[in-house]
Amino acid sequence: MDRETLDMFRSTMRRFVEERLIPAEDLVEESDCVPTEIVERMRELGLFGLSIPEAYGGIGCNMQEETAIIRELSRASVAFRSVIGTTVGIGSQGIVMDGTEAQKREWLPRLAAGDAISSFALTEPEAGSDAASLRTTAIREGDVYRINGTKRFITNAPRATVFTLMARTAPEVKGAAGISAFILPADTPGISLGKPDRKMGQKGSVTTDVILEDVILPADAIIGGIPGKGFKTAMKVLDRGRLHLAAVALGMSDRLIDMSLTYALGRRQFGQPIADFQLVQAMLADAEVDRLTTEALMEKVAARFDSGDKVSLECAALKYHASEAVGRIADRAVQIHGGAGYMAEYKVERFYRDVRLLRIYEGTSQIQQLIIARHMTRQASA
Ligand code: COS
Repeated sequence: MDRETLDMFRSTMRRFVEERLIPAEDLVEESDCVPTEIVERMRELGLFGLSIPEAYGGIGCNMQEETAIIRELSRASVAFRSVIGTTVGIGSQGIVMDGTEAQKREWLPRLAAGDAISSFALTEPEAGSDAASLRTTAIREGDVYRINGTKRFITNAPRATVFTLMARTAPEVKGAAGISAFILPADTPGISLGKPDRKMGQKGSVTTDVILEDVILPADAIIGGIPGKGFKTAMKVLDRGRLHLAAVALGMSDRLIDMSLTYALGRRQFGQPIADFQLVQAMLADAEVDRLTTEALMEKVAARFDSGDKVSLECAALKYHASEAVGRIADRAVQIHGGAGYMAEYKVERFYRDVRLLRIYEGTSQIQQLIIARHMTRQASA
């Protein structure tokens, strides 16, 4: 995408956010649902196809472009980004990265058009951070696999047309090597969903359990066609997802800082705007430092990702920093707003609850620390 096209796309997004999404935020919060006309407009804008290569009908953004667009989108309530999030990211990218040509041709055009929604099914009741311990089994019976297990907290499960499902094809093999990634159409018999989870925040984004009982899939539903590679596919998808999430954190940071500045300049105490008080200025300045450091690291990691460098450590560091930073920014935003910051109508308390998940999903801060330190110690002892 040339600079001019990207700038136009960004300003279209900015207008969409200002004119359509921000005014609908209260409705989304109250109804716990994104209105269908907004989903339809997102489809028309091509947002479901952001990351799908042009050859398969998508826009084919690289990570520098995708993060720029996602940052704009994430200035509005995170529920909107969540509608497209799994299709753009973790739900589709296993097929893009490791799928066979036939799998790409079957699924990517539909995903790019937003006619199919994808979702990523890795986490289980007993396998969260320790993803390689997952218990869902996929047992080979002739030309098919029989799948049994339960997946937990699966984002967009009720909207999904297709899941990228991680299951154990070699139950006798402990850990990562026994895991395969499957393309599982959501209308396959034997799939049922739990009740929508009731969450601390992120209203309008849906997660449920996905229960798999004697689900039968053809053997060629394995991504790439070779069993035992699914954990690596999942990890590669998550590296990329962590970069995408930094853009989400940055968009939320932009909004929180805007809200904090507007409030601090307008709110008067002791005869002057509170923005004139140095202790408030310190909070604003610290928020800006957190935003600038996330931005600088994100742009650097996205450029290296696009050039084909191996950046697992950097993606973990970025996700860790961006999610912790937006947590601090949200906390300061509440503090700058004082009593108003605790009240729903000012919206900062909503952002404060919404950002909390960023330090947890797609790998907790502690898992990111572990990944960073592992890479460092391995490099040092190599
Ligand atoms: N890219 C490619 N391959 C990777 C990889 C990556 N980023 N990370 C790990 N692998 C490979 C390893 O090279 C190893 O392969 P070999 O055995 O051939 O060397 C294999 O995958 C297993 O890796 P590892 O031994 O590091 O696995 P562990 O079980 O020790 O732990 C962590 C891996 C903790 C990093 C992983 O389980 C993780 O990311 N957990 C968090 C899961 C998560 O984010 N869940 C969020 C829910 S999904 S929205």
